[in-house]
Amino acid sequence: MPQHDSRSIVILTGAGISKESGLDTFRDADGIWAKVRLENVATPEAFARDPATVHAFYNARRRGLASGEVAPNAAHAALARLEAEWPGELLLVTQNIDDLHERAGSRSLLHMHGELLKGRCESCGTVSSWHEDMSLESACPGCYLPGGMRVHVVWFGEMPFGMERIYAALARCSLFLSIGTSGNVYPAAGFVQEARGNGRAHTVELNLEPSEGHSLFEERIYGPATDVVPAYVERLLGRGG
Ligand code: BJW
Repeated sequence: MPQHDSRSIVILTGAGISKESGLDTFRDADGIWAKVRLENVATPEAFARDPATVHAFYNARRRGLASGEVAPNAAHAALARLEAEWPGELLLVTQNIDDLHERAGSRSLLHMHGELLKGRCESCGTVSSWHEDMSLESACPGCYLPGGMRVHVVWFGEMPFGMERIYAALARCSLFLSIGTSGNVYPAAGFVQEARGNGRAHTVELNLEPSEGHSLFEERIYGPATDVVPAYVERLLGRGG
């Protein structure tokens, strides 16, 4: 347990936090990349080559997210509670495109890899809320033109969202938590080094198993997110900030 005053917290979450809510991770044996090739669905080149396949991939995931079976779990709820009760600054950066953190009540939240429930028009740049299937025929609610809509997510080779805000928060944080991410994808995988680089951040990994960069974390706690995250939040809040 950190003994220092950790009032400014940055939390990074990945697909593992939503696994027990019924959403697949990417790189586990039963994960998304075991079923589809990322080169065919998660790059701008794939979308240019075969937009129908890319739309179908995200339409299926959007429908899954809307199904009654998917709901925030105890880990999402614990992070929302932490934000509500923590006396200092807290920024929750998620790589996830689901809306489970919002549904659990998190508000200080940044979706660095975008949001499944938003669409973006490549013609006029309008970003809009999007809950239906998307296709080449979909019209933009801003410019009304069809043919330019894409899901508002970050594919390989594209710049993640909010990087300036994230690096600024990492530079001043005193506690960095990484939850449910394999540490395979940059720039998120480099956040632990950024936080360490500020000279005072305590770094903690909470995951099912050691991630790629596990040795970079000072504290490591392994187990299902619904067990380890509520327990860690309880300890943080119990300490009285
Ligand atoms: C549980 C659990 C339970 C399971 N409880 N835990 C060499 C060096 C540096 C960079 C690069 C490089 N070569 C290429 C790059 C760039 C590239 C990259 O990183 N490639 C790597 C493959 C090497 N990155 C990019 O292109 C990014 N853009 C970029 O770099 O721009 C330039 C730039 C540079 C510097 C600063 C700023 C910008 C964009 C990356 C976009 C990633 N997009 C995706 C798809 C998004 C949309 C979608 O969802 O479809 O994002 S890929 C996919 O991976 C998705 C995820 O957000 C991301 C991370 O995955 P995550 O969340 O870690 O999931 P998993 O499955 O990998 O891990 C789950 C973990 O949970 C596991 O550890 C389990 O054990 C655990 N777990 N059950 C707790 N119950």
